[in-house]
Amino acid sequence: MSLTSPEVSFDTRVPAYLRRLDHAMDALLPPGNTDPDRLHEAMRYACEGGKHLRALMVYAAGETLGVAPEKLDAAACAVELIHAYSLVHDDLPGMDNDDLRRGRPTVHKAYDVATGILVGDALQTLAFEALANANGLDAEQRIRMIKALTHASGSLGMVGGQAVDMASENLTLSLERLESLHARKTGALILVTCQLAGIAANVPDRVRDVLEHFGKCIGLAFQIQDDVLDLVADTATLGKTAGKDLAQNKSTFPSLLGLEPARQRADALFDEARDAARSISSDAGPLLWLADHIQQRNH
Ligand code: GRG
Repeated sequence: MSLTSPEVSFDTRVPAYLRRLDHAMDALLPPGNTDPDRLHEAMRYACEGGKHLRALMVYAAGETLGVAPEKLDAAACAVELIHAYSLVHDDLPGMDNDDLRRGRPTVHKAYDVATGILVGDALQTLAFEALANANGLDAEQRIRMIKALTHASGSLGMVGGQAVDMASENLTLSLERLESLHARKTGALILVTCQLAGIAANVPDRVRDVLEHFGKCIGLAFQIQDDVLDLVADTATLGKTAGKDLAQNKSTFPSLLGLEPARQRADALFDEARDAARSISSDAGPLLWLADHIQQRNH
């Protein structure tokens, strides 16, 4: 059946992807009553809520490439585990010191700071264990996935981007520097979702390159949109443009480009991502829906 036919629509697939993710995460995370109970309960707490966009990208890219969904479960869980760990650590007092995440107390508020540190550590290691044990993939594919995810999440990827971000407070960055910071801080984990699907499908180099272009466009568009949504939310609540980024004197895409040009840049990147998806396959339904879904998000 064609992936662009109505029977294979976004509305049927996304709930199915999310159910798969839910089952796979439940099987991976130790039960909350396993010793040490408090840590395991807090790990589960940290993974609840959220839009699961990174896992959806793994499933959507994999389905476009014809990969059976059971071969994608480990990769979908691994990116969500790394993402959840990054949020728990980002919220800690030594970093952003946030009280709320996903509409409820952050892990260190609901538990304590030491538990927050350990939860992040344990979620991170669990991500790599999931890939090492991934179903339906050969040893070379599992090792390639582990390498891709370590690179994306380490000091040359997400952690490095976070370090540059922290060092950039009170500095006005050039647009090029801001893009490079976000290509690491948020973009690398979004890009790796496409790389993991490509590894599961054993794609040739040309397809890998186009998939990577799709992932880079979505990653940057997502971050620009995040800055725009933050600014709009802050303006609505405070009645003026005095949100957290401004309070911390951080460069953002709207602060460098202006609000409307930042929106336009994000829209152009979503269009570029859709063009890349169409050049991967004439039947790229899941990637196209996903680009639309992310573009239309309001939180
Ligand atoms: C602390 C090692 C370490 C890294 C932190 C990604 C990151 C690096 C910090 C997150 C800070 C932040 C809010 C960045 C903005 C973009 C972003 C990642 C937003 C949250 O992602 P969503 O919207 O979150 O996908 P949900 O809750 O839906 O999962």
